[in-house]
Amino acid sequence: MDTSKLKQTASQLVANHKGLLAMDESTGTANKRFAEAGIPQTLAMREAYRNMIITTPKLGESISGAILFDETIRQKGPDGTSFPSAVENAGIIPGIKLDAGAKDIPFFPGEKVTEGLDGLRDRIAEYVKMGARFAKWRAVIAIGNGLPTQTCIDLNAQVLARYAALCQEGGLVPVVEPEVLMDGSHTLESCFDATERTLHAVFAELYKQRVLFEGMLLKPNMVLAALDAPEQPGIDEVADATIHCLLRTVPAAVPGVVFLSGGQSSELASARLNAMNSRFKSKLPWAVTFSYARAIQQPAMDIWKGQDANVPAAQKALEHRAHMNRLARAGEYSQAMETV
Ligand code: 5MM
Repeated sequence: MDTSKLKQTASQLVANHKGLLAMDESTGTANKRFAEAGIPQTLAMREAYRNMIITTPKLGESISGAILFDETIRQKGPDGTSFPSAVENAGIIPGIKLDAGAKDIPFFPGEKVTEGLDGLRDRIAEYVKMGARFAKWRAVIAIGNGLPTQTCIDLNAQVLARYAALCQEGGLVPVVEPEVLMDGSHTLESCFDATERTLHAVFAELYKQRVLFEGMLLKPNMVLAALDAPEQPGIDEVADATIHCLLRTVPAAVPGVVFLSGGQSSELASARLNAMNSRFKSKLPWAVTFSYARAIQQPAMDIWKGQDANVPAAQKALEHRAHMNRLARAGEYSQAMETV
């Protein structure tokens, strides 16, 4: 294991106030998002969409790394180069989603464990040859009546740690993503409790499996009330609860925390990230930045609609969201910037 290279890549991914772009939607998710935006659900459209994203001018000024899906890493960029080379040419580090999706846990209704460990060592070697330098694996934890169970948390923690160890052995920086879902009507306090339990278990397993904290990134949810909760906390309340939870659970040796957006609106995802950085500036042991999919891409997808003529306006919207999040990472974002 080349520890210095892993440390260097992990630090580079969170340097200069940049963050990650999650563009690793599997075919089912991409088609679902396309259907909602009225875009035909074809391979050609997915390729055109991903090319539109990666050729966005100035994207590399705010985005340090892009997480790709297996289909995308094998595609060609607009000038016929491989997609990972097109990403590198944009000044962005290519990454790859390694999980094969979350599947039901037998005898634990409503809970899932993420699959994809079979053959993972060989897949990592193949992706490294294609140019990937980091990876992502997402586990999902649901909140509900009696959920999450400790069994679900522990199973996902073990699998996340096994994935992370295999990545580091093979030369990829693992992004470890345990997502406590926003679905339902639970309170911010319930989310705090589930997130704290999950992160404790995840870091205990990472430690047991000898994962190098300095050579990984954590991709957590923010501590929020559920989407259907009757009471929604304010921006500062979310920032305080999230940082409080992370300070209790995430080792200082981890170079960066890169949040998922999880169904928040684009502007709230920026405002909450900004509040964490502006309120806790000198107290944070890790870089606190973003790894958003929907909160960066959605406005651009809605403008693009699969039409070539809409590419410049869609790219402008994408660059705007990436830039807003870079400012939020620096604690320099304000709502007033949205209308400029
Ligand atoms: C939680 O999802 C990740 C972050 O996206 P949001 O910022 O929209 O919450 C994202 O990377 C996700 O893992 C990918 O979109 C892939 O999802 P699927 O379910 O297709 O593997």
